[in-house]
Amino acid sequence: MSVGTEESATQVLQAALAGFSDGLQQLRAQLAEDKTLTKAIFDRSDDWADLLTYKLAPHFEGEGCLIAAVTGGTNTGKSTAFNLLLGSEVSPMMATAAATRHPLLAANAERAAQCMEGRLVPEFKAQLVGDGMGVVSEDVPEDAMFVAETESLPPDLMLLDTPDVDSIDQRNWKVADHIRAAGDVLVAVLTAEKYRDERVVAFFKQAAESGRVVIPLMNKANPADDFAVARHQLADFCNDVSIDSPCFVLPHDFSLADNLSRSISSLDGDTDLRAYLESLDIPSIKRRVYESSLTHFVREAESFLDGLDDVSGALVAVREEFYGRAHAYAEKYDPAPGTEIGGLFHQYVQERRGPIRRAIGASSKAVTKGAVRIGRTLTGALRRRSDLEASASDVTDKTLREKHRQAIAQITRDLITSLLESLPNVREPAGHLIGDELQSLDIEAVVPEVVDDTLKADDISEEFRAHAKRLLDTWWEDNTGKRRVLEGLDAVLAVAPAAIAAPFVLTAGVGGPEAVFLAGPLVEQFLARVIEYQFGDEMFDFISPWTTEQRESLTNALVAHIAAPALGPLVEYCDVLTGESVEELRRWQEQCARALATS
Ligand SMILES: Nc1nc2c(ncn2[C@@H]2O[C@H](COP(=O)(O)OP(=O)(O)OP(=O)(O)O)[C@@H](O)[C@H]2O)c(=O)[nH]1
Ligand SMILES: [Mg+2]
Repeated sequence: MSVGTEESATQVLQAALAGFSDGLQQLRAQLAEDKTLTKAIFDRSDDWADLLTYKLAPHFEGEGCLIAAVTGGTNTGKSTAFNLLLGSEVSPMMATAAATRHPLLAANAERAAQCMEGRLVPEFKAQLVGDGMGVVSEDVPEDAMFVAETESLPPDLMLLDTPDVDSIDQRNWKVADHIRAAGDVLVAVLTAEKYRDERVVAFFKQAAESGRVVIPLMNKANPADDFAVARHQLADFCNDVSIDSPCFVLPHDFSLADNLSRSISSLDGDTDLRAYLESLDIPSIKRRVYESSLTHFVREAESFLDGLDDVSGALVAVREEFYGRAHAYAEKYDPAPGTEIGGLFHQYVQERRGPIRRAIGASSKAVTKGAVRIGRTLTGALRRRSDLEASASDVTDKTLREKHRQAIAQITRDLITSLLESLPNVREPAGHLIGDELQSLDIEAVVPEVVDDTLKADDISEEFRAHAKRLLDTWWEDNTGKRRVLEGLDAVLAVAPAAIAAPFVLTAGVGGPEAVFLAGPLVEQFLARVIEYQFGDEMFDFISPWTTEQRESLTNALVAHIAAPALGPLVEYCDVLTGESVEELRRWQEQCARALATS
């Protein structure tokens, strides 16, 4: 791989990490108001989210510089070992347990300055060490870290003295986690009492698993038989933590604190700890820690997104159930068409008359009146066809509308009852989000709103007009004979006199007895019946989209006035969880995974 592509691969990864980090923060903010939901989604995310914020994103800042943290149980001699590594008392050493309360970082001037800017150990808020007593003070904020500038360290090594990792105080566990994350190398300061302590072992085991170098140092060791006991204990520790590292010993020595210039030698006596730290292959350790962090992050981020999908799926399921129910209840609505619908037939026939006959028709008020009556009669036929009304012909548009109002009102009430009955069955994290508004719903106010909203769409829509035209056009083309009857009859209606009606009707193929009606007041009804007869079964196709439209309009009203309010803020959170910001998180995560796979 060339330097150029390597650089750009790093940049892609950095952008993906930064993108994920920002997206995560944004999502947190969007869900912040709801504690239950936040917990359901972000529970157990602290660990890897911290990794992202503190280790992966700022990784490139600290490249080329190793952080060796001196860690271990309470009062094991961490501060003493730390000072020995520096050759002077930088950190207070105390006989009291849990004396060191805050991390203390020693670095050369340049690195110390970077730390003060929060760039190298961003887990903690850096401040200068001063007289050193802040390190052991209880009155300093938990996330404080002290920085001591020392020229005794090279630019590629920083040392970190730390509070114990086995504190009984749960607040300190987070600090311990941060220290483990911040360190590339962990010097495990052990004693005969602590080396098998469950919490201590677990701490270092996890550190080793995450690519960090763990170096055991047995303190207060008995030098008898060439540290035979310590050797044994160190072997146990290495086995427990699954590491294979050189081990170091510090003999029990009461004058230790007064003689900080002495070295910490390895068990085999070949090297001392400070020299060993300086000899480590920094780039390879950095890379291992980084890749391990990245692997952990990519895996955890994926399972985070899976968990988020589960929550989002549960919320969406509730939403769909409620919307679906509004739809199912709206399906029970069986509206009957008004006069206008029936009128469409006649209007269509009229529009297809020749220019002369059209002129006659347009000038005749009687024709217009006739069209309305034909429409009404045809409407009756439509109702019969769609089985909506037993005796439809005597139903007026006004009574029809009232019937519709009642039907919609009943459906609305039934839906409210059914949703109220379901509320107790909705489980968390959806449960607490819904129901408040439904329970306090003013039913008497809402029912007329649903009715009005639905009936507003009672007029014939452009879509339905277009559908009617398409259907009639097809029919018109396919049924030349039948359509002539209609054309002819319609022209007869326009001109009306019985005398000229008969030949038209007869040539158009309608039998003589029917022509008799044409002279009388039943002429429109007769024409309507003929249209109905000619148009035949297609009448049902004609009406069904209109029925669908009416039901859709009721569904929309039920969703807007009942289902959506019943769902309360759930709908909003569904939008967040299925929205662009989550999609983006997924894309960043995939990009990180790809970068990891190719690294
Ligand atoms: N005799 C003897 N005393 C030691 C040795 N190492 C540390 N001590 C003493 O043990 C006490 C605790 O040492 P620290 O270095 O402060 O221990 P620590 O692990 O930093 O303790 P905390 O910060 O409180 O967790 C001090 O009084 C040290 O002088 C040793 O090898 N021999
Ligand atoms: Mg200490």
